[in-house]
Amino acid sequence: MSWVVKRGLRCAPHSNVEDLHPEFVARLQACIADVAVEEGWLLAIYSGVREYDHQKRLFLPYLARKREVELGIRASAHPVVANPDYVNPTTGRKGSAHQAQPKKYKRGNLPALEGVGYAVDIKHADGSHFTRAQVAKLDKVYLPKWGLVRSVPSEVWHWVPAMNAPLLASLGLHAIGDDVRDHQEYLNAFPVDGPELVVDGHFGRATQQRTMAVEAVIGRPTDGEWSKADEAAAEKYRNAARREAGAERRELRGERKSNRQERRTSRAARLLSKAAAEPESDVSELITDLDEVMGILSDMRTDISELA
Ligand SMILES: [Ca+2]
Repeated sequence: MSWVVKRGLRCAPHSNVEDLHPEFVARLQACIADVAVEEGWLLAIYSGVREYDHQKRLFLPYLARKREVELGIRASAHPVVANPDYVNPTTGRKGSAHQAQPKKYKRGNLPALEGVGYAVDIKHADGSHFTRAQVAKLDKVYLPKWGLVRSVPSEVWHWVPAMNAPLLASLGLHAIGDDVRDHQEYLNAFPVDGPELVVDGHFGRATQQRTMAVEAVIGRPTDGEWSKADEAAAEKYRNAARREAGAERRELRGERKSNRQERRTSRAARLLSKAAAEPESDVSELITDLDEVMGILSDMRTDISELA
């Protein structure tokens, strides 16, 4: 079998990996690379997203096999093939995970996307399937590590994304979904030049432009794709900005306080010199003035002892 590389995945020329969910692709890329480095296995995908007709062509022989089992002329109907027309009433999933799914379908924490598939058939690039020992290793180490799972126990080749694993894919052009919406809100809250984005969950050119503007501000390569590293750098930048604003606010408060103290000290000085200059004037007024001076002095004493 000669393989080609599409979306960073080694695959059969006819297999459709273009319509796999981008997060699934990111997990496959990471897992396949890890397995190559750690185990020296070269893996290849020999089936990706299937057209309805393709799934139907696989399904009909499966029905025939089942019938043969019923008639006692066959031991097993294996391998199992999903009915392309069946719609799961709970999840909305249509037919096989190999089929492009409707927008309603959402797998775990993967952003819902219309028209993408969630399964690949995978084996060694030399054409052999995984051995029992290799499957055990994949199940124990590599699949859980990269958010993948074999959803059909008897099928060593059938991999799908795990339900709620950490997301690996960057947010980039043409991505859609709630993550894009969150990203757009995040970008809008960032003080950069340019118009505010419409928060519509579609990663278009405008979102790409503003992503690049923010990347420039936070000192990241301006590739217009929002990665985990970009997110970390942005948070660091925002925390530093917040700290700076906090320091400025504290400085301002300190300034206001010392201005007020200055005003009160000069008032106390004025009242004292008035009392000294006109000791024979209205006694009750003098006493009120001196009480105020005492008050100011007592406040100053409190402030100074707080500093000590
Ligand atoms: Ca980036």
